[in-house]
Amino acid sequence: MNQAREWIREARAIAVLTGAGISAESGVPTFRGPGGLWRQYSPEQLATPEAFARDPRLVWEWYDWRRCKVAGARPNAGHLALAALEEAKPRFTLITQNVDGLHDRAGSRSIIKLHGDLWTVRCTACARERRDERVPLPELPPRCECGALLRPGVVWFGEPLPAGPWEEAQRAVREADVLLVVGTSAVVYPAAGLVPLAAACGARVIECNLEETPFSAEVDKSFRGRAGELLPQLIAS
Ligand code: BJW
Ligand code: ZN
Repeated sequence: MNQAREWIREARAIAVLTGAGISAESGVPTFRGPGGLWRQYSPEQLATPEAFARDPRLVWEWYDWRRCKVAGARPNAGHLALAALEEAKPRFTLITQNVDGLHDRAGSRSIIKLHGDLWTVRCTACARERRDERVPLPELPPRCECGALLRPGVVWFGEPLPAGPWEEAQRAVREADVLLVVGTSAVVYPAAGLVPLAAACGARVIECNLEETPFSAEVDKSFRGRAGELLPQLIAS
């Protein structure tokens, strides 16, 4: 722990990659592992354009349930520790796969959202996009003024990540002295590819996760534990 703390203290540029595990202590369910199934469905069965085309109401019921969970949740000590680290480091980039907005609510500012935003809706016909924070939504599936279906403003399997944020994330990782990887199973690509990219570009990679991931054996330090407990310890100077 001391060694990792020192790497963070000495780093000039820091990048952080977060996943659903950082929000687990706020009561937001993760995608995989215990509690990862909604009804009997896995995320691979629901977070796809094909699932939405087949049964938009079912997919929206899942999102509406998650939006309700997140609306009742608060950022935890892990989110807050990252917001505090940003205050201390002039070159800091938070790259998140999460769509829940808890990093924003914790006070983080330099956030790259790779998989979109739970609170954005987009028209499937006229592509109009807007924020909608109502929970629960009054009508499922919700519709645009033009009459077509609205979809969540997130990235589903088989869809490309938003080009600008993805470019920026890669740049931040290439330039980082330290990459902190927090609460992600690191099985979903291209986001997971940021971990080997950082290592190849010379960054120290520090992982915080309750369980092992495919990268645990390769990174410079891998800590087993809760993000809300590990991050405040790692970041304390
Ligand atoms: C704790 C904890 C605590 C718990 N403290 N830790 C290369 C190889 C293989 C496959 C592919 C590849 N490249 C692309 C693919 C296909 C696919 C993919 O990766 N599939 C794999 C599953 C095999 N990828 C895609 O399709 C991507 N698009 C793409 O590649 O497009 C190419 C293209 C180009 C041009 C034109 C067209 C296409 C898109 C991926 C989108 C992923 N979307 C989702 C849903 C987002 C919206 C929503 O939220 O509904 O993103 S799926 C879901 O998984 C979500 C997450 O962001 C993502 C990652 O999950 P995450 O965050 O890691 O969560 P979990 O649950 O998996 O893990 C939680 C972890 O926390 C665990 O490890 C716990 O131990 C830990 N934990 N409590 C610390 N307290
Ligand atoms: Zn429309």
